[in-house]
Amino acid sequence: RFPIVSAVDIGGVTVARNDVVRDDDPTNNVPDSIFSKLGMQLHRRDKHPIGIIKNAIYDYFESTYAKKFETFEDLSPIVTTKQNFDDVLVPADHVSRSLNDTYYVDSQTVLRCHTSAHQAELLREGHRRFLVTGDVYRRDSIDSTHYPVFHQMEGFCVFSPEDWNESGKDSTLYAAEDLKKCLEGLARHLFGAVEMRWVDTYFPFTEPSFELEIYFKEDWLEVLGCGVTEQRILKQSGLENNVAWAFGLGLERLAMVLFDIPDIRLFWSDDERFTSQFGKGELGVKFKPFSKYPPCYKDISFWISESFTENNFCEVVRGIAGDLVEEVKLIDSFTNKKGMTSHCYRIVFRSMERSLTDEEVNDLQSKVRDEVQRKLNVELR
Ligand code: FA5
Ligand code: MG
Repeated sequence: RFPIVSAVDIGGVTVARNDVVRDDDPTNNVPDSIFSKLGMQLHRRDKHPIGIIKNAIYDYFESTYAKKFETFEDLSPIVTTKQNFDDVLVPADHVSRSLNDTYYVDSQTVLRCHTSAHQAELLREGHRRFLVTGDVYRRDSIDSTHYPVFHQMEGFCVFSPEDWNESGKDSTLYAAEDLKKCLEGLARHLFGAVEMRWVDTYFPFTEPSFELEIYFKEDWLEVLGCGVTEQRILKQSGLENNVAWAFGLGLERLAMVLFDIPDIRLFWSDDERFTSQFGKGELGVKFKPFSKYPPCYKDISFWISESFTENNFCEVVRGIAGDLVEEVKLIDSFTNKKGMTSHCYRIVFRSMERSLTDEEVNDLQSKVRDEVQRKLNVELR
């Protein structure tokens, strides 16, 4: 049913590409724009901001801890639903499992949506302190800090009773304090003095759970999630007498702060005016934007149907405009007397490399209108 037109090699595993993503196939929602990013491994390029920040984080762990953290950076991003969800206790009805949020290759295989997908297998293999870096994939909204493919680094550290006994603290508190100290130290190592704050949150795999936010461009930017690992996860690997902490860093977000990169799309640019600004091991660089090209705003309004979701809409726009779309924002929503709901979205088109012509933008917008109507079962207004 899916004619194979090409394939990528990921860590020695060849993954075939389907040349059509069928709108009516409930078990494959990976579009070509996403498929083409598989195997790019930006985190393994020493002169790319993502590779530079990864190396700087490795340096921090090496210089701070006597006990080594093992590093993994070429685990395949194509994982089972068991790895991505079950192994880290994501409930069966959790939204992150839906086709609206996650890219499915088939009903039991996904593009990992976080590097936490590898925690359990590495523990089972006997690893106790490790860092896992890789590309992760999510259906998401569109703006300057969200992209459907990005990079995470997972950190994991298991402690034994002798570690917390002499502190006189309860094991969970001991791990939580060690975790925060580790990540605050990392932030200082990368950024020097920076405004940051901890926010309490929820993850199925940690308790307590926290997010770290950094003040960037007049707003708080979430850069990582972390917490003390649920005991059930440790038990699966025979570690019932231990405690552990874990974190997941958003490498693009950290690199945006470090290098002053204003838009997440830039990480995928091969424009020399971007790539030439970064060098191996160079942490002091501040990105100098090429002159900023003008944005072009287009609004689109439609009556939505029950199955409408913003992620689906964003994917249609991204599929047509690629990296020429900067932001998609809901600017108006109302329900009429008949119970029909209308949404108005403002799409911001802007190239980071050149000025767009009116003709080009009108053409993109008209394609968006056609495709939205055809694929999303909405009624244009
Ligand atoms: C997670 O992915 C958890 N697995 C992190 C974790 C690991 C928690 C271990 C506890 C223990 P979250 O969905 O918040 O959490 O994503 C982590 C980070 O990824 C975010 O803080 C953000 O920096 C980054 N991120 C999330 N979505 C995007 C996106 N669409 N584009 C770019 N970066 C993103
Ligand atoms: Mg989060």
